[in-house]
Amino acid sequence: MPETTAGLLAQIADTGRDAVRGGWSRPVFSSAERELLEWSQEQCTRRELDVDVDGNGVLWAWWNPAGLPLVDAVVTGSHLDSVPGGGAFDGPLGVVSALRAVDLLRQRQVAPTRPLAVAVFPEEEGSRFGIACLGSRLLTGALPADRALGLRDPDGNTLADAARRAGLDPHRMGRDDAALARIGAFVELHVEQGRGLVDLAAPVAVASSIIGHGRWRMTVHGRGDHAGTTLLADRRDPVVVAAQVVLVVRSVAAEHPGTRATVGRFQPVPGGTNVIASRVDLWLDVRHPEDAVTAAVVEEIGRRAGAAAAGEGCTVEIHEESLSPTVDFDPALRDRVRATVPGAPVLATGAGHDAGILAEHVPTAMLFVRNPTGVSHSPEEHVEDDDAERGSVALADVLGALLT
Ligand code: HGY
Ligand code: MN
Ligand code: MN
Repeated sequence: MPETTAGLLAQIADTGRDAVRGGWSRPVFSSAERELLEWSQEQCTRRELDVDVDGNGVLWAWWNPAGLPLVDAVVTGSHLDSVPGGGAFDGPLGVVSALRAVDLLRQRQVAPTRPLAVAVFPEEEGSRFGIACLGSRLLTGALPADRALGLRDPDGNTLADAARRAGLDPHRMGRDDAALARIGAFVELHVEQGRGLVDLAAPVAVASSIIGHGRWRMTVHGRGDHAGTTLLADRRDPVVVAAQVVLVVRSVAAEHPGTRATVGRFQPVPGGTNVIASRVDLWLDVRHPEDAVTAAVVEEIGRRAGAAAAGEGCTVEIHEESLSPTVDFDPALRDRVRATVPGAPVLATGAGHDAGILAEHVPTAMLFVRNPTGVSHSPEEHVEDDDAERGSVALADVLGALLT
């Protein structure tokens, strides 16, 4: 009897556990993430799917028993990489549920009239190279390959070098029209990152939209000096400014209802206990359903940060790293999915997904599975075994409806 969804997840539960931060850390091209990709490839091969990893590092595993031309395919899947100290379900639940859905379709003796592919996209979190949904952005051309290949991780490795070490050919990276032309519809299942389903006492939801979101790198420049020999009046301490910026981020967000603004990464350089930093790098994540509000929030943060910097004899620069507008999923596909999963509420999400990038090119839908804690990007993220199975059954129902 093929494994249950929870049984499959249990097989990878120890891969990438982070003993220092807690939770799981599976950055793209790390040994943990590569171990998950190999496990996924093996699971696909066991299911007699035709497996291929393309030039962008996207895994495609084809189920095409009728030997149909690879066009108008139904594609489902998600990602395997995680944020630092993240949860066990963000990404892998969508990949494992896709495998389980193939098992269920076979048990139901579904004869697909369209090819099906399970897909796994690399670097969805952007935790290593800074740009979220890197794999799907490369595939769609949303991010030019030459810009992507020069991206560096915190240790200074370029994407090109890291991809090469993972066995990819950086020269093959970039927009892949042939791959896009094969996709007729994309359906991604994902753990809910919020309490919508808990509060509605429902196990599975259909997504309506992804709110717009962007990332900006801010750098506060000051003057590095000795912590013991520099009087306060002589200091140009960028950490003092950066600390004010963090509070500015919160207050500007509070002035614009519905805004989510976060500073999750904050790095004084050089970062010594007895050293006044010369600069501080910090990263800003701002999200709002209205793209114009996101822009206004970032502009106001930049203005107030500049004033705070001037007060300390410092300067601040702000650089947009990525920006994704609000995405409304394909209404016809959304309604078809809703009809296939009776009673499923329709929920928006504040989290980005590869589905949000693909939605510009192919009809795309998402399913969310109940997360009793509502928490994500944290070890507290959770899905009960029964709900995990309900999610796979719902995904199989949706895929079955699209494939026949
Ligand atoms: O940041 C996000 O919303 C997603 O988890 N990458
Ligand atoms: Mn995710
Ligand atoms: Mn995530």
